[in-house]
Amino acid sequence: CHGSPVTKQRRFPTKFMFGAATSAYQIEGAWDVDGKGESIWDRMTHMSPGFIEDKSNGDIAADSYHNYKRDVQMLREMSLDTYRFSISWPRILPTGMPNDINPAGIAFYKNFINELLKYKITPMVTLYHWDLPQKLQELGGFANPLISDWFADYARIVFQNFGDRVKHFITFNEPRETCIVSNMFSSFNGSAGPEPFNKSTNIVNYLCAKHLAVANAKAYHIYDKEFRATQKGQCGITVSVDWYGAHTNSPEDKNAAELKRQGEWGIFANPIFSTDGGFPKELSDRIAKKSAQQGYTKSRLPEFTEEEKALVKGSADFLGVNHYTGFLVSATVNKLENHVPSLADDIDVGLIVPQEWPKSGADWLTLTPNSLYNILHQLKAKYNNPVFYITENGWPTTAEFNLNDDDRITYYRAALENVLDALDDGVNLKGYMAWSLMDNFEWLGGYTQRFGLYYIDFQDPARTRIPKKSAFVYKHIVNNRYLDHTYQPESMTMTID
Ligand code: GBH
Repeated sequence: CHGSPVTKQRRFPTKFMFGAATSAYQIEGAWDVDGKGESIWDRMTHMSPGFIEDKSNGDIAADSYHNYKRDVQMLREMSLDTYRFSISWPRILPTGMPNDINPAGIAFYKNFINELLKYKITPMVTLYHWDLPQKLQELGGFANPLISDWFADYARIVFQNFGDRVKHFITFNEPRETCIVSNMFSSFNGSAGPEPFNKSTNIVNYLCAKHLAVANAKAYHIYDKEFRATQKGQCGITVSVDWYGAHTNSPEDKNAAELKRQGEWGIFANPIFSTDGGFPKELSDRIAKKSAQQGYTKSRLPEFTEEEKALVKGSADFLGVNHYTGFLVSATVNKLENHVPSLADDIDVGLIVPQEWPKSGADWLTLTPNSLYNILHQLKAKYNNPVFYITENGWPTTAEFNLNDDDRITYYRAALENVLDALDDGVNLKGYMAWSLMDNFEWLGGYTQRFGLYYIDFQDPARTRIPKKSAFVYKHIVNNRYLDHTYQPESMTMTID
């Protein structure tokens, strides 16, 4: 077949799900249309545009609120069978609370889901991808333990309205980014965040970690008790998992890498997926010790009560994994200079990115050899091989117009080789979602970083979507179920097969 050098042709299983992912704030636009409430991202970008690299916002974004049929057409063009997108909480509940349901918001998502189902595309729905209703932020957001009840009420409304047609729910996208990187991302609880969200100290990050775990558990048990029997779907959570390898073979570096893993994703995955439940032991001991040294009367990491621990343990049907890149971890090199109490200070390790790892259009992301395989291997061992989905994986380029995105193609091929390796290894991986279906609002990066398989000119009022070369390559892989590293599209014209 085209003189492919592939000798042993490994295939993706017929039932393996291939899709693409997006999130509401990054694509929808229509930020105040048809009764939608304000989110923390609406407030932050309007109030503090200086925090965004190009001072832009998601007011219009890819305007998917009005272009959703075109989005579905793109999925069909690439022969994808799954679409992971998120629901905007304030579009459904403008104040965040269940007393005030916005019928236009419900109608929008119903029409959109129906459009997917019409073409047999499986919707995978994230309930929270960082656009918290501003009204809930004003009540303390994720620092307030009541967030778990607010979220549970919202989740019930989502299940009630869409669960007849949606069989894959994801409660939270990336608790780490919501809680720990929150000063910049999705809950604005941190001390370094934009006004007016910068009131609290780093203690709040750990409160968030606990409250979010309980919120996930409450939503999960609602699904389990009230909906599973009739709707017969699954409810999971997505955690961001970058790869952390030891810089050298020294026991100190190996331990530093393990500690980094615990602080990065163990803190969120362990309470749900481990046999014992609760936060990772080594990490919580360390935080307790540091807190005592700092003069606190208890650990800054709030432990779960036994009851909470039991509620949280097992509260996900699958582990969604967002994976982009990796780092080497050192016990001695590149350590923090600033010792303000924080997770970073509690862990206190250094990160190294070798020169030879290819650089992307974003500072934090390199092509790290075998990183996707390595994390799946680690997660399988640690959590007894739960059902996995790769819910995000992708490569950023700069805003410059360039449809020949060969670096993105190289990245996707390397990642999908890793998927095949993981499947060979018996990893219980059921699907792969590329980030992203199209260029979109990249949070603090604004429109300067592009992850799309389709290009968008954000000056163009029509927000025309144009396939990049990577879209054709992905389609070829999905249609043929194997990786042909030499494939080149014959033309840049898309058709629906
Ligand atoms: C995902 O987060 C998100 O789920 C998705 O919405 C996003 O578009 C996608 O990644 C691509 O970024 O600016 O140097 O401080 C991935 C985890 C955590 C990666 C924060 C970028 C910021 C690094 N992200 N990190 S920096």
